[in-house]
Amino acid sequence: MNRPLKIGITCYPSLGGSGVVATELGKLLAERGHQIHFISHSVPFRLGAFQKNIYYHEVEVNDYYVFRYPPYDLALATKMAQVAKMQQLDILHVHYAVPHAVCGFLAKQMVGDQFKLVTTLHGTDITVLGQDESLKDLIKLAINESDAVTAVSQDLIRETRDALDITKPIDLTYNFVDKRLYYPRDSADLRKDFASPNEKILMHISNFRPVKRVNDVVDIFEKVNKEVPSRLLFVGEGPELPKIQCRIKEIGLENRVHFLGKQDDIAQVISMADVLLLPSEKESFGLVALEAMACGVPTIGSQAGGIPELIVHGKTGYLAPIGDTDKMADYTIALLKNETLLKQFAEASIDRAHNVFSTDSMTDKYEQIYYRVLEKS
Ligand code: GMT
Repeated sequence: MNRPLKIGITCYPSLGGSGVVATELGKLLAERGHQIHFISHSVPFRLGAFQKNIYYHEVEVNDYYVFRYPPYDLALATKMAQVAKMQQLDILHVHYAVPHAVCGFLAKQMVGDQFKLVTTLHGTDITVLGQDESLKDLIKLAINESDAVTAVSQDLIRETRDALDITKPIDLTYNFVDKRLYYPRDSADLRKDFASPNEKILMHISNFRPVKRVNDVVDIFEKVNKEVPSRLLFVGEGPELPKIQCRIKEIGLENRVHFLGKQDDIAQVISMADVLLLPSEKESFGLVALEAMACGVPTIGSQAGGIPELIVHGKTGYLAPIGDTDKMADYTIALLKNETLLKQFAEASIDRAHNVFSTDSMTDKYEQIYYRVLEKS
């Protein structure tokens, strides 16, 4: 049996899928007896109740008057080095390249080869920031200097190689879902607040950034609603939200569309839906679609990025080219009008989410990577 490890984890604690994956992974590793040290500016929002083997180290930034911008990145790198030394970390696992992988690299310069640096790429750190000339070379350096690099889909591995001309091996570590939390919840009572028994519920959950193409969600719903009595539920917040709220009013759909804002208990919320809409422009994986699958909710979306690796077209959802909202609406109508098919898709979704993207298999994979890089020293 391999020895328990001391693992530092840095992620964005308050936003997005990368922080969710990092925090859930930390909790699972702690359950397996590893000692986990989160290093960040605030407590990761998914950390929840006190758990054995989990520690949190806060990064404090000096906002001295000469600074135009407080140097969070430098304070983080220093804190990583301090924690690595004090706690004798074996591994520092950073999620999202900017600035975390760069800070991890700097920490290693301070501490030496005492710990191994593992970087997980999540998507926009490559597909958006990796294209930015002000960051590109630094991201490339951090990737090349990491002891292991993982990415959350084959598509993201390909994009990383193409965009940054990376030749080193990149491990595939799909997002995962905990079936103890993500399963179809009883939602009959909650549904009553939004839809009558003959109406279907379509849902979109995101951070409402331009890459999510939230306008496409509205286009799809407009078409579907003409054929199938239905409601649209939006969950989350972000920059595109006010524009979408105005558009919904303009087209007179305000009585059929509901804005739920940010929600914590996503499994409970998703369980109300009949289908999830994910027409993204870029999506390295699509964690929300996996969470929906695990709750028995098929996804209709675009073929962007890693979505086709997650959703099996014609079995656990339907995919169409980015922007083809007519096709996405047709698929949605066909599925919502056929109860037998909808049930088959729901069952296939649960089965795929729980078996192919299970916490056990992905935690095993990350552990194997940690022991592999440690063996090399
Ligand atoms: O979707 C977002 O904009 C948030 C972003 C993040 O960095 O937290 O999500 C990215 O990482 C998730 C976890 O690995 C993936 O499931 C999302 O597909 C990915 N988002 C994009 O590629 C746009």
